[in-house]
Amino acid sequence: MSVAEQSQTRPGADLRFAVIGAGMSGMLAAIKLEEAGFPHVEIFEKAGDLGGTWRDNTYPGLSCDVPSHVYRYRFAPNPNWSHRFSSGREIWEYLDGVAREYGIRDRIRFNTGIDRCEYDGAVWHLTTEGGETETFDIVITATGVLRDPVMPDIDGLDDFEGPLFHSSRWDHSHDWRGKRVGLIGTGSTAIQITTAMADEVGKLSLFQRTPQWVVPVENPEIPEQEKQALAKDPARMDSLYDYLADRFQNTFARAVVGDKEELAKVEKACEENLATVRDPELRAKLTPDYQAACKRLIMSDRFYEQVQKPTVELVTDRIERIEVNGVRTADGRLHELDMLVCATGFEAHKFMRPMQVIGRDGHTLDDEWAEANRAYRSIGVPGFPNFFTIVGPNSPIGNFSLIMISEMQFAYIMKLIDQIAEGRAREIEPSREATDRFNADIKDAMTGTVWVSGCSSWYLDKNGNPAMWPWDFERFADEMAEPDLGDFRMAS
Ligand code: N01
Repeated sequence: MSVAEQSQTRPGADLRFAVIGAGMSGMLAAIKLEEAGFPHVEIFEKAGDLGGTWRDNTYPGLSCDVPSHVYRYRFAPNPNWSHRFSSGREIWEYLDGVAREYGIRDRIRFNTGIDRCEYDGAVWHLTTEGGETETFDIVITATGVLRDPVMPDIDGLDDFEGPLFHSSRWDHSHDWRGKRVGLIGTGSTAIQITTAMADEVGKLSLFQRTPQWVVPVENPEIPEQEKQALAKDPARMDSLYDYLADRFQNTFARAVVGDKEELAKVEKACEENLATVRDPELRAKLTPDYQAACKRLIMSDRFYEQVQKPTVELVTDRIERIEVNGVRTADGRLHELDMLVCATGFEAHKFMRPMQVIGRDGHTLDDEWAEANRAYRSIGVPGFPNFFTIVGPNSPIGNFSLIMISEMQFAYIMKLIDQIAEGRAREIEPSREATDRFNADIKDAMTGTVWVSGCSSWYLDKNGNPAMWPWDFERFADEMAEPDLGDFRMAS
């Protein structure tokens, strides 16, 4: 049956959906809603193209440190991944290919940010940046987490006369090869950039505020023969997906939420990797004073080799200010630069804001989340009926393939949508009591995680609480399996 035929027969076919964001999770929502026979779906995207983080980030060395054969939609296997951890460009091309194959690319309303969503007791009114208002029954936000770049608050930042940009806004009009480049930060991004640049840069000054633990992970090419075997046999891709997911879930993901034995293995691997740095002084500078995996663990089997290249200088003196032609450190030295890149991370706790969200009785999301971002199972918030979020607060980001997580969350959201579509409820939202209970459980469970073992990281919100999933994968799968309707307020 075609989607058009199905939509005439399926209950709730007249429901109007807004999907906000056309990154990995917004695309997923659009595809799944269409597949379920809902014809009235508008996809709003603030930027001029799809792909979210894989559109924004184009820096040298960008790849995903989740294996590609599990970092894909379950329904769209790809036999052609070039590496175990494929490049950012390949991931973007994969997403673009899926969007074309499922016919959603042409339906995305690009350059159409949503400024405001307001519920009037029956429907949601969405106002675009251009000031137009449209009405929807159900809103799905898919606005990502690591979206808004943070520039460092350092004196003189605007004085620098050369090219200066954030790592997620790479300016490719300036060639860095053979030049003197400054790189601020030593997170996952900066480590990938350093590794990629070391062989061809004139000189790279890597400004480190805090050393990082780096676990060595190989990134082999996938041989042609293997790609062909995968293409011929989709079941093989499924088994590979399951195998990789299982490895992740039973090793690293357990280590971070309290499995001491697994964490000890991660620590040992990091220490052995660090020991490969030959110069004791450099090794000391690269040695963290907190537990491995407290900050987002860095995966690279090449960083230490590259940071030892004569083209790279690790600068650990505090940055005092930025000047016209370089960075002045606290020891008085001026590091002269042709280009300065800030790999200084993202504002990870805004979620869909600064979009204004006004729920039932004029209650705003800004007020609801003034103290902390509290959702029920990451997907909904009390007082905001028929308003759902993919990769909302406390989603398991960082521990698993985020595409897999989005698929599980959206499958759960679809079951709530069914309640509306099938006429069992006009409004559905998590109850206050269930949301409080869920967040109290999260708070308790956080005490056993590595994220609160004493370091600063973007995982922690302004109160020092990790915005993460503090349990193992089984618990997530269990919670996402079926909505517990007793935890929802349903009005007809
Ligand atoms: O950002 P970060 P990122 N002066 O926030 C430093 C994902 N990701 O873009 O540690 C000097 O981790 C800051 O120092 P400190 C992944 O989830 C995934 O690297 O705060 N330094 C830190 O070193 C990752 O965690 C992949 O002391 C300043 C750095 O900037 C997330 O994105 C690849 C400073 C920021 O590190 C973010 O990573 C890349 C200042 N004023 C990224 N301000 C994959 O492979 C900040 N810093 C999937």
